[in-house]
Amino acid sequence: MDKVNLKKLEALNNQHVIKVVEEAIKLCKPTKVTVITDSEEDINYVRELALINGEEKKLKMEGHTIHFDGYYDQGRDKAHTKYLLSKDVDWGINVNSIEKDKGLKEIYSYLDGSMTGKEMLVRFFSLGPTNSIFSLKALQITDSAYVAHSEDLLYRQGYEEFKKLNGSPDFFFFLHSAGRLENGVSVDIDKRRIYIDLEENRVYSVNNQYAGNSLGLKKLAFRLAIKKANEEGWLAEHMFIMGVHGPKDRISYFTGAYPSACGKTSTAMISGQTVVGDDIAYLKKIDGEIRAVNMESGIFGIIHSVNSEDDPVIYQALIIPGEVIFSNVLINNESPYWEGMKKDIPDKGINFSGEWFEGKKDSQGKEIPCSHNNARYTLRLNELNNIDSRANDPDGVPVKAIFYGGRDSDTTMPIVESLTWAHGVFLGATVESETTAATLGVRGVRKYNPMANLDFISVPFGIYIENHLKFADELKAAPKIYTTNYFLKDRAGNYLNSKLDKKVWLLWAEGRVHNEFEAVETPIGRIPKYEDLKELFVRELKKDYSEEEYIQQFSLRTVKYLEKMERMSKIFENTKMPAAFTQELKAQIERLRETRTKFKEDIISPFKFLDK
Ligand code: SPV
Ligand code: MN
Repeated sequence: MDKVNLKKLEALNNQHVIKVVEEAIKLCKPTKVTVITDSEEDINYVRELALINGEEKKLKMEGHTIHFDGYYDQGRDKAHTKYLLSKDVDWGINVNSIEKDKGLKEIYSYLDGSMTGKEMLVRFFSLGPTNSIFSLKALQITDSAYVAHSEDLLYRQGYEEFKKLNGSPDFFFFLHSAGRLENGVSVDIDKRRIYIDLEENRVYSVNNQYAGNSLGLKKLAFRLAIKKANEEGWLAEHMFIMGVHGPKDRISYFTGAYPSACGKTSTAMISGQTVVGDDIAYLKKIDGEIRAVNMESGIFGIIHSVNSEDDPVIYQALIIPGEVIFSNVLINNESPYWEGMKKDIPDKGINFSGEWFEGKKDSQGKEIPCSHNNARYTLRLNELNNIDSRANDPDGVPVKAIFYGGRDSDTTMPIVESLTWAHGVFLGATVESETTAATLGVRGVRKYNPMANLDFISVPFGIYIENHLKFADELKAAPKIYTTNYFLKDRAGNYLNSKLDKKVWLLWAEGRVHNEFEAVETPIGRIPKYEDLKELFVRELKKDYSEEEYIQQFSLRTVKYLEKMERMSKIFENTKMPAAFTQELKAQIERLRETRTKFKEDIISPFKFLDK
């Protein structure tokens, strides 16, 4: 490291930082080391480097670039993301782990010399707003300027924040190498590894570029944060945060957890509302209320189906000058194209498969689409015209309601309010969802995904749930909890709702928070009354909502629910769960059975619960 860079490092007055950087240099053997501060000059250096080393290319529109991940590096690699554990653990959920010494030896061998001929970048970030009790500090070392550039768009600068550590080792550390590159993409995919050391608060990642695998600050820091949150009694969740705009300029803040590619960003972007964050929230109890911050400051969003009608705010930000990284879309004439953009797509260009032409097939004879289903855009939230004015508030925003949702074609209703906080925790913990393109592997398989967080939970599941149950203690008023399902289908396989309907569910919940609507009590929770929805559909979507639609969407599918409860009972059979949770499960099953017996029907119309 030259003198200038060493000086930047030394100015932090933190021996622990120096130590990890020195160790990383010794291991990865970079040809050059550059320390990046919060200065515009340093940040621009990273931006330029991504272009110079070919990881990004300029597009026609000012500020836009394209990055490609390898053909087999298009989603999170769950199989090779593992916890380094020094002893066996029983977390009650499937944990992908490897014995620590063995794992370290393996990943060190892949990282050894991985940066020879390359430049190591050392960057500092703040997870959460700066000058805030929520914030955590993160140190990222990477040889990928794309990774460092993406993090610049997605997270807040932290070099100055690190100075406030006063020499403490209380920071997360991420070491990443994209490994050997050909045409700008990682090629040694068989040696792709992401190993998480919960004891040391550090993560090693090698031979990959897809952001979910490579960016330490995204899902890797999230795993470390979940453990920290559980130890300290707060929550780190896979949640959006948004300002829901009710009548008379009223803003109620909601958070919501959805599995990847199941409507989390699109909920946060519903027209007329404002966005605080779209992926990861930290929640703390402050003065008797729950407050939340976005630990990020940008969006790494799915671009599939983003178009001027369905996602006008994002679409607008993608077609005007501004700092945007497109990944894994089609490039033709230096312009980006993607599936579902509702524009004519050229019949050839460059995409994640290299030279692409319409009808191109993969090795299995399957047609390659113009853009990958998990193709993304990366931009700062402040590029969006719906950013909430409190998005960077160091005290967070007060949370009035929490949403949980999954991709469920046949069981759960579009929106349900929990009976109590504990019932809400139960509803969140029993979310099931069909798999999507955001992770590698087969799509469309129903999987249990509690709190949309199964991939990231880094503590025993029972403890994770206990932390949720206790979170409502000592609150002046607990937020209401809702489950939503945007993906319900009829027998023929047609969706029962349009994409825009979620706005009605959201505003109904906002009204409920302020006691403006009555609800119908059913065995699985409270649901909207037909008249209220009818009015909201006209007011918000200028749509006539028929009784028939209401009945189709809000009928209680008792057999399906009971089947779901059976699956849940099996899942929790051998898991040590808090008694309150087990009680909720038991009570839920009983209520469903009683109802079925009483009504002698498998599918019960919501109107029948009115005259109970
Ligand atoms: C998700 O898949 O949930 C994402 C993108 O937000 S990433 O985790 O980075 O792959
Ligand atoms: Mn996510």
